[in-house]
Amino acid sequence: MAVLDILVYPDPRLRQPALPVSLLDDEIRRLVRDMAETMYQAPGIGLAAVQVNVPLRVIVIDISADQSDLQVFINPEIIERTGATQTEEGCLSVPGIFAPVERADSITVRSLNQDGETVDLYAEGLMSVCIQHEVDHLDGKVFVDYLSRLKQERIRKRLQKQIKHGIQSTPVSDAVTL
Ligand code: GNR
Ligand code: NI
Repeated sequence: MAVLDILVYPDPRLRQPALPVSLLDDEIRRLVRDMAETMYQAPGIGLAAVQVNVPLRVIVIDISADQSDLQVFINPEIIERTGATQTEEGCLSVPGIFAPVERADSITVRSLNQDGETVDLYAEGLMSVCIQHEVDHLDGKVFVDYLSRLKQERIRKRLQKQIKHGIQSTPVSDAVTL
């Protein structure tokens, strides 16, 4: 197992569109394990392979309070969306920044599980938001893209300053809501 490095916005590699997984082999299984370890260590509630510089359509999510419910989505497709809802979102690739984003209220996602079986999942609430956030990563999108140009500029400057000063992670006390 290994904790992988997470790319930080505005790293251009966060824009690379991810390709579908064609074969669920040992390499993919190792990727899933390393992504789960990376997500838990961060800690975060989701992680897309693009964020660890692997341009494949693989997502891990665990929204449980005690890291007991790992869910794996391979080649996910959102096949239904209903309603609209606004949530304060954060992202491990945009450390220390939170901002409201509007997304579909509930979704149905079709994907392969770790055994290569096709599974449909209906999700609402935080799970729905998280799946949409992660699928965006696979399409080269970051939640910041939904914000105003002014907010995007502020975020860019703040993170570039952090990177320059070699700050790896932002203490929660320094987090800002834009
Ligand atoms: O850890 C995360 N928390 C979160 C909170 C609100 C909406 C989305 C997320 S996903 C994020 C982890 C991450 O960056 N996944 O790509
Ligand atoms: Ni994210």
